Amino acid sequence: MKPFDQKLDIEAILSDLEHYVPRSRGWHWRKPVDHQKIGKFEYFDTSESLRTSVGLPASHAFDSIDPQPKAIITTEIASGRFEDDIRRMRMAAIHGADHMMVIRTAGQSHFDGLIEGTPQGIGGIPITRKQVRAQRKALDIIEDEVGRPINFHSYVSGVAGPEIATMFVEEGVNGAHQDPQYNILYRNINMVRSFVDAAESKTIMAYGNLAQIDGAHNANATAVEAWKVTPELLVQHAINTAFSIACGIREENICLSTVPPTAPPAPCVRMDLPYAIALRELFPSVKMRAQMNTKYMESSVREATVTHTLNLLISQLTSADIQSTITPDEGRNVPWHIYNIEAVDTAKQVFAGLDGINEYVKIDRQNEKLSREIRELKERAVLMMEEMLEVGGYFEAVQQGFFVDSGLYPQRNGDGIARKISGGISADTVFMRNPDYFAPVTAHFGYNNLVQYDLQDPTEIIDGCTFEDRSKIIYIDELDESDNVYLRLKETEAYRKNSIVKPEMEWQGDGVILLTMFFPLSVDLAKAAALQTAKQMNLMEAEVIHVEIMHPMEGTRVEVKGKVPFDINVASLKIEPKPQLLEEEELKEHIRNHPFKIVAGTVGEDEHSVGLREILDIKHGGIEKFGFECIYLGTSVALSKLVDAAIELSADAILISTIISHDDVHYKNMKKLHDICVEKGVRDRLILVAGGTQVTPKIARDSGMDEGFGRKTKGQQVATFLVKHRSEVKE
Ligand code: Z98
Repeated sequence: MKPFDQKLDIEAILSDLEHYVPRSRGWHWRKPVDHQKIGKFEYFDTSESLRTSVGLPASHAFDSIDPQPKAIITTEIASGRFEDDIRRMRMAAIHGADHMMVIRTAGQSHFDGLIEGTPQGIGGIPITRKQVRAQRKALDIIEDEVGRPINFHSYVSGVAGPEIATMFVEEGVNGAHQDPQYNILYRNINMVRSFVDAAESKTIMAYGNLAQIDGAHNANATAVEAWKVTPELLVQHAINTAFSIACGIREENICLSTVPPTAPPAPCVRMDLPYAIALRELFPSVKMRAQMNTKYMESSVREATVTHTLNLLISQLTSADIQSTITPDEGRNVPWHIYNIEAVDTAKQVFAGLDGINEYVKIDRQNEKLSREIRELKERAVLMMEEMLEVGGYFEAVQQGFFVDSGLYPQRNGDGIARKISGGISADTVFMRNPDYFAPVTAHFGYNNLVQYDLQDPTEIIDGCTFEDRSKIIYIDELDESDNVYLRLKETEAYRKNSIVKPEMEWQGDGVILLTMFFPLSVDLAKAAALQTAKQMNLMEAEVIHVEIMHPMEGTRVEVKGKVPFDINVASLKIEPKPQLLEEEELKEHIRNHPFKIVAGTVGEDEHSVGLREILDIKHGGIEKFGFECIYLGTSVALSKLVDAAIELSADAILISTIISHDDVHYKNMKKLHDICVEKGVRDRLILVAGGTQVTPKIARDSGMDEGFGRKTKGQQVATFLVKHRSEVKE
């Protein structure tokens, strides 16, 4: 097994790919665990926990638990360089993603065949056998690390659909989008060809047990007013589902791609919920893949996160089987590592927060308005299908522009996407088979002329096709000498070996950073000022990627991305040694068993009490929290008063705070405190500690204190010192 305390070795993954054999075929669902105890809590809606994971930031306050929701969590990772995406997949998996979707490079849907090698992609990844194999192999390692199967997914669309589907089954890809309507409407591929290809592709996907995601949601993203296409979405789902079942795909592998159609400032949950319910009621036997809204995403991460959260509420209330988190890529067009992880964490966080809520909060299905809306949506969808039959069927309806029309059906605005039955890419490329057609392959190419041969499976004749005998797969390494992974890896070698480093958002050594700033200027001036700031910071290729008006006159928030022009030598980096702190629980336990009393105050003529209160008060995370008894005598306390109080109360320690340092008064006060304790014969039994902005441990110790604490000290540090020191003195 791979050691997981190392970076993924991309070269090792790429080596001997020719002989890689995928571990398994088909889709993996999570294993739900009812009423699971995780840490101090009982969860109602979780699945098996991960072997290795990175929890939410707040998890450290909850024994580092990392509850995993029941739904599969999707992330879409396709930066153009698959070798960098492998690292991001590992990051996403350890945060809880188990469905890695890889969007294809621009234009791949118009390639009439497979492409090979590892060229760099634009807006996605060239999906080739080598790329798929390398990523699937990397996911095997990642699966071992997190202890959960990871589904690898891409798209079976375009004019090479059946070829892609075949390659996916051969290479152990676990899921794919497949919907002939997508090709027709959005890729202008001939409709007859699309359905014939889909029949082949789906048959192959059924053989490979791949999960299928459909394409209805694209109408939502394309329509002028997304909430108006909801009846049509139901129709699109129905068409693809019925066709898929006819092609042999099992219902448990059919995942409807559903999106809450609208977003704030629309009253979105009230509008999205009836649609979500109608869909689930119409299609109870298939799965729901909850895509997040991408249509109304702008460049604000905050806004996208809130919309995603509201989408997740709908998913929780209506139970999604697969939860998408793709907004960083599709919605906001910022395919950066951090946004994938943020979105995965958003889903994980919201599901953890809403765990079990369905037991307490129920949708009021009897509510008159809700019932009416659900019924109306279903009726509109059924009416649309009836009208499609009246006009002569699906193809004719597409010709007449029934789909992606911005009217709420039966209203029609005449702006739908219309395609001609004889038009589009690859028109007239479908031919009837000869009566003696025979293809000796499993699952491909539909009906074979088997009867005369008395065979169950035509591959018996050739001792198995590539599905049964992997040695028949022809593996092509690279075709393009000037565009391949090896050249790219050469350029980034020093970064990968960690001898030099650059900040990175997307690709190794890309040098990209993000800056957030505010200017008391109107939008255009603020943008110009932000770019000027980037220029004076020597950033290259600076670009404003987000602006938000705080007030039209008072100011604007601006986000700028740019590239740093330098490398950092890793060997030159110094790491400050971390203070060895006792854990919270250890401190509490100790103080419970050995009570600890402290007398404290600011001394001399020092009225600055904030720092000391930070160290003492429970509200500010001070030492009270661990059970120390703190007697705070106030500000400007005479030193002798502190010592007298400590004697009278039998305290263990005196804590003084001294900020003012002119005339070295802080040294003098520390020294004086020590002297008084010596005079009164209590120095040996009192621990003396001083804190303040100008105090250092050395100054304090040289001035007779047992310890000193400067800026940014936390209560836990002081508590650790007090406990350790008292134990040492006693020993
Ligand atoms: C998602 N990435 O769904 P090309 N087939 C279907 C699709 O929905 C899509 C493709 C193919 C988003 C939404 N959907 C985008 C049914 C894309 C893509 O030909 O590679 O572009 O196919 O999560």
